[in-house]
Amino acid sequence: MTAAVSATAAAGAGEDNFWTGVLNRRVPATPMLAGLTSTTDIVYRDGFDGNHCTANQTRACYGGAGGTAGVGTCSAGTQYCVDGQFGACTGQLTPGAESCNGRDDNCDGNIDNGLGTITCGIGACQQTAAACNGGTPGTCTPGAPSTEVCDGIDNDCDGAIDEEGCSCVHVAPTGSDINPGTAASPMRTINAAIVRAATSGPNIVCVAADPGCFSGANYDEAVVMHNGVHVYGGYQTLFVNDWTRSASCVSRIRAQDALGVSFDATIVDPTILDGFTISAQPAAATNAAITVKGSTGAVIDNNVISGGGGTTSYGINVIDDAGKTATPTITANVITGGNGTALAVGVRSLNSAPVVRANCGTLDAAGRCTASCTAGVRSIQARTAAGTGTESDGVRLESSPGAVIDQNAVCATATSTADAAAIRISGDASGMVIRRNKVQGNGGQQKSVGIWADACAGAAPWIIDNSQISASTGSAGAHIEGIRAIGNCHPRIDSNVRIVGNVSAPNTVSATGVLCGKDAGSGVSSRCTILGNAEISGSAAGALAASTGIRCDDDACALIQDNQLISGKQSTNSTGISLGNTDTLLDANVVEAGCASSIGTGLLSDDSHARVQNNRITGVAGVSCLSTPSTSVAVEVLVGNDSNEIDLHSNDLFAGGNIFNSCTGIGIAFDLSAQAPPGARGIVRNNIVRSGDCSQRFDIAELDAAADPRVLQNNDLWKDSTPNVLYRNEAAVNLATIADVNLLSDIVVGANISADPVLAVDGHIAANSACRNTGTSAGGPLYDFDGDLRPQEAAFDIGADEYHP
Ligand SMILES: [Ca+2]
Ligand SMILES: [Ca+2]
Ligand SMILES: [Ca+2]
Ligand SMILES: [Ca+2]
Repeated sequence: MTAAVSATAAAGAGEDNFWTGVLNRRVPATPMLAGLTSTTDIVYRDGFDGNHCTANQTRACYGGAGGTAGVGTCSAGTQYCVDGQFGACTGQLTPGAESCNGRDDNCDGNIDNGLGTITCGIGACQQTAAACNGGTPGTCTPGAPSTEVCDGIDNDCDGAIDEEGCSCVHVAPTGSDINPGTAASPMRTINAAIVRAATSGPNIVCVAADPGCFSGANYDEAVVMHNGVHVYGGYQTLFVNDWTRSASCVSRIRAQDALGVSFDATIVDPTILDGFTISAQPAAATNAAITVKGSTGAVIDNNVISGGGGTTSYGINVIDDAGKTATPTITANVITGGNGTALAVGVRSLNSAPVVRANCGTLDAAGRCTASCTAGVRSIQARTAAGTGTESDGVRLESSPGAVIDQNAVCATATSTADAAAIRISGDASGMVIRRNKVQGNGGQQKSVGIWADACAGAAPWIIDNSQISASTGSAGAHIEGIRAIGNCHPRIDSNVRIVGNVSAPNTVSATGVLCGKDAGSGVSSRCTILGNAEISGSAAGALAASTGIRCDDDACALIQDNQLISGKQSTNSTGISLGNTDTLLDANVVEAGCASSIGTGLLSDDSHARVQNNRITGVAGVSCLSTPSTSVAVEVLVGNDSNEIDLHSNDLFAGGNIFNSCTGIGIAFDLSAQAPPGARGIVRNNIVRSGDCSQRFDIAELDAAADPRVLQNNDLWKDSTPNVLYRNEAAVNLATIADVNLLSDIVVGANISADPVLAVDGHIAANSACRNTGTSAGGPLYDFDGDLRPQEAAFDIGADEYHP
């Protein structure tokens, strides 16, 4: 026995009750297991020698760095004794990336630290605020604009400095490059004006449209920007010395080479390109309307930017110059990626760190983009012509640590023959932030994804406070996800308003809100964290075969916590959360299957060793759902042929179902995974279980004689209506009384009750609830659904809520 376990025992605790001391997730309290300062004290893993144990013996396990157990959210897990051997570690939480949740996720002793700032507004209106305030995303209010004056400042906050009535080198289609560049005697080409501005000043080039601003003026040039020379388009020249700017006046740059407008590495001071319509050279094999190569000063604002055709087309291509990182600012543009046959991308970044902000038509009061990608409205889109190429990405970030994508409408848009993503991430993504966007992945005939992250060097890109992350497709056979993270990439999916797999289309095969999966090549899984999101849904519409709110493949998903609604929502088989062989800590979420026309499952565990605590989980969601399921299950546990055990503790597990429909409702169902297990598997304690509204009702059912829970203690198997079976044993015998349940001889049973929990509409138990003080302390969580300490009184309560006297 280790020092750690001894410490627990010395505290007078019974079996595996260190959960009460170690699951220190809401306050930086003194850890109960003060002895856990080194991993060598307590690390046990599968296959560790000396794993022999006796029945009901448990021990702590922890795989995080030494000194982190018991700090912040980090806590040891439990190894249960299964068939004489300690099993997999269940319920441990090791250091993760810091998220905005009022907790210390990286277990360095500081809550919500290192989360940086947010910026809003441009020019003189720009403001900066903390990115996280008291566990919720920070807000930022821009300053008020004033009249533009010639002072080197963007006073009216339109992105251009001294663009009205200040001195500049003038360019017009009626001009000549031998002219002085005055208003009355303008030059003809942008490049010649840039050279003159750089040589003799002033440092601004003003570029006219056609005189009356009817059809616009064309500038067929390979424009090369110069350090510190701002270039502004959109001036009208109907009257001599007019030179006022208007949004309806079009100065059009038509690229003459593959780069388009070029910012190179010599551009290190702010250098603004503002107010143009810019198109790539259509025929170049690889083309861009604008190329930023190694520049740290490029500012691309208020333009209409279009990629070309060829093989690979970019609206804006941001790349390094021999390792020199480009850091452009890209704001308030309408960007489309063109129609490259292999790839079309709105904004592409390679080995660079662009700040892409406010390319959006409408922001809400919190500063989130709420506008969709509409033609001519500020946004970032990939492909513009349907069926013209293989892949489309709105924003494509390749090895671009530190990239910021903030307040944008980002879409994939027109149909690709293979894949489409609004935002696609690969390579190093450390420090990357995807914030306050409306993200719509659409149009892939194989995969359509809102945010798609492949291996990203083990980074945890922060996906926070987005108004919507969704996918859709009109292509039959497509598989779509709101967020897809595969392999060595571990995003923090934090405080987003809405994440939905299939937002609109009817032809999709399957849809998933968030998929965290394993990369088959490396064998590495995404240890994503999914925290505090308002809604995560599989499919909001359509007649799909399957929809799932969150899917965690083997070894994926470290933590799913405090999400306000996770739902499969609508399909033939709808599932709230689906877990493979993994150890996810699932805490304080509201989970439901949603609507299902065949099988609705709140939580599906296929050979997981997850710790599931303080959740409210429902099958098909009640009478408001018009679907007619055949089966509605809150939790389905598929037991595998190994030592894995799910640990269901202190949850409200309601079968749901439809009172108008002939169906089978089950609170907790035990069945077999691929092969029968060698023995009973699974711990079920302190749960309120309801058999739902179907015509056949079971609180708990063994659907196969070989699928038994190992421990069943202190649960309330609520019988609030008839017919109701409290426990179906060995897939054959229905037990109708709690006395019979507590006499089950092949599993560890005890102290189960069957009584009305007296739940309020908000899920809290009343003072006279039979669940008050009737739970077990064994394995009990430290906090309840609301964050109240457990126990509040002499003993633990049953269910997700601890009664607050
Ligand atoms: Ca911290
Ligand atoms: Ca935190
Ligand atoms: Ca201005
Ligand atoms: Ca000014």
